[in-house]
Amino acid sequence: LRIKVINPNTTATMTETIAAAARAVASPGTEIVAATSASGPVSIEGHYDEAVAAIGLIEQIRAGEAAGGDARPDAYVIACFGDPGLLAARELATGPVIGIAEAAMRAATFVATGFSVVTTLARTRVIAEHLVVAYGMERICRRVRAIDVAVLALDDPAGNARARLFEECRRALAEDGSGAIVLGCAGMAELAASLARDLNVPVIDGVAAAVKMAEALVGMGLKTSKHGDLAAPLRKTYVGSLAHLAPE
Ligand code: 5HY
Repeated sequence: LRIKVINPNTTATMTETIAAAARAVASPGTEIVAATSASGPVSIEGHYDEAVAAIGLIEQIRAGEAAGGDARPDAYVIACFGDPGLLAARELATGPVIGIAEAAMRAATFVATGFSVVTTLARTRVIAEHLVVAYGMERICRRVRAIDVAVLALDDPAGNARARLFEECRRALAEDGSGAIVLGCAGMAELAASLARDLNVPVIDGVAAAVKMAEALVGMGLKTSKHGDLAAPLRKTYVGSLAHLAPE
């Protein structure tokens, strides 16, 4: 079973963190192929970053599908908490496409009656809030919080992201009526286990959740439905610098 895990931002070191988190939970028979978007924002921290990042994400999905035969991934993970390009990717992909935000939120619903999301910059909270509504989680997601650390500063020791994350999780558990925490950034993946230990509650990293969700769906023989609105994109002309993205 091959899962292509795509970091839609263009920071390779972040892809390494993501790939390590994916491989840490992958079953023995699962191959994790990690990819970094070839063009676009170095980090995704708002609607504009996300819109542009979707192009690089889609190019990675197209490359996977073009591999064809056995080389084609059995499933894809979009390793960015905004789940950029998720439905577009599902139109293109044969196998399941899982966004880390959706996977983490749905995993939380199995282990708690309420969860809080803790993400990076305050301005990206609204992106997670839109997903909460899109995924029908308004009642069970109690709050979306932010630690106000930039995505690329998460692994900067001077930024003390881990301490701020611990503090915000503690406040979430004390104030939100939440029983679990969803980490709102792919770059937080490596912190989930130690935070869970220190807080003694489920702390869910979307990369791990998405990999296991993908394994489960492929294991059930499920592929993305091509009946209805996730059917392949309509063939038409695309002009200009994006002409190469025209649906085949
Ligand atoms: C992510 N941004 O997971 C999101 C999360 C965030 O570049 N990778 C990014 O902080 O909005």
